[in-house]
Amino acid sequence: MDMFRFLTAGESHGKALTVIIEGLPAGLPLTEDYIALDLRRRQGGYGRGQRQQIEEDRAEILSGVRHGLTLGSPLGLVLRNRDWSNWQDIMQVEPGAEASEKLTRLRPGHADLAGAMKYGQDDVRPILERASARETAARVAVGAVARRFLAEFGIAVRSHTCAIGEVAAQGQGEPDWALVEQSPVRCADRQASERMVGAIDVAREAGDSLGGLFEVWATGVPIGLGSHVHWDRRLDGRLAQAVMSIHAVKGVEIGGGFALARLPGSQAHDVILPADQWGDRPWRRATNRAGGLEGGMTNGEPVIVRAALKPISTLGKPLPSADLATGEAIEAHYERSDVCVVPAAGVIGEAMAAIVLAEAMREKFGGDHIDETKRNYQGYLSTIGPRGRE
Ligand code: EPS
Repeated sequence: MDMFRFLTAGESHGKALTVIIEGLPAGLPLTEDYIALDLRRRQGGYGRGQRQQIEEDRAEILSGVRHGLTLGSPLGLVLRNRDWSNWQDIMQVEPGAEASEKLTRLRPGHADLAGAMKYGQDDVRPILERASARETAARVAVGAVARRFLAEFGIAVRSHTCAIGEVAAQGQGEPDWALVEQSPVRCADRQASERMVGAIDVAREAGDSLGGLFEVWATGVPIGLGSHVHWDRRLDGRLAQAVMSIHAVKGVEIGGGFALARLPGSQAHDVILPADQWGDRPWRRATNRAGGLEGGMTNGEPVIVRAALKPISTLGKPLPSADLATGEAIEAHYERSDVCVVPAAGVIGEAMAAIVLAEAMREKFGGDHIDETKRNYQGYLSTIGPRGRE
């Protein structure tokens, strides 16, 4: 059984998002304010639409925490949708409001069409409500809890925007995280950041949307999380699945990713340095092209995952489409929408990476109280130096 797992529920314009998280040890400090920091980061970013002016996301902790410390019991969270008050008829739980107009103008690129076929619907509302990226608010709340757990072991998970549309950030290696958090598009390259804002303005004027690239960095990760022994225990595969599951993500790379395919082996791997060059951690590498993952396991270097987002599919100037009811040519549905969600997606990417890393830490180090987990972790660290020659 998975040691750390969660489920979310909630429609985009329903009453609330709810989350149950299981598998945290007891004794972990956790507050609503801590979770709120990440929820606020997800709501920001230049290019968001009017919905974010309505919402002020906050996760209320319903269970699993007492006096600021986890109990080891399931954690229950609720994030209420402020916009619910404007949707009470359309999203009414009780029968009796069915007369509301059916939504049949299919949006290319969204879940509308396949979802309506699969779930036997003549209205796309029941599909788009749950397909909406509103659900990522719940994931980010879970990610914040995972981040709080990882912080106990010195593991930090951060992200930055590498590109929006045609505008790419310059610079390699670990970005200046303070600059990232100051940028309206979460990009450390100031000039690129300004050009990204300009590109979003142009897209908004044109009734269009923009995608891009974000990168997640997890630092302080110990060597040996995940496993080489079976396909579904490989941590690179688990991270890729988790990040690919974020709305609008169409590509995921780890470390050098696709660029490694063009290099000879002599330039694609990370030389293992001798002990006199290690500094504070054993088994350091000269480079990190593997993105901290070899053989499905962490190798002690930062874990780096990059994702490509397609431009979001709800367009101010809608694409040609067909009507769900008649099959006739129409324009796709539009009410309001974001223009670019790459900065928010980076925060969601952090959450998904933190969740996978927390799972992997729980698998390796167990423990019913955080102190027990820490003892197991310290015990393991004391074994990972050179093995000796005896
Ligand atoms: C979304 C459509 C928009 C976004 C929403 C995701 O919602 P609405 O239809 O209410 O304007 O704002 O994202 C969020 C609500 C959020 O919190 O991120 C979609 O279709 O995926």
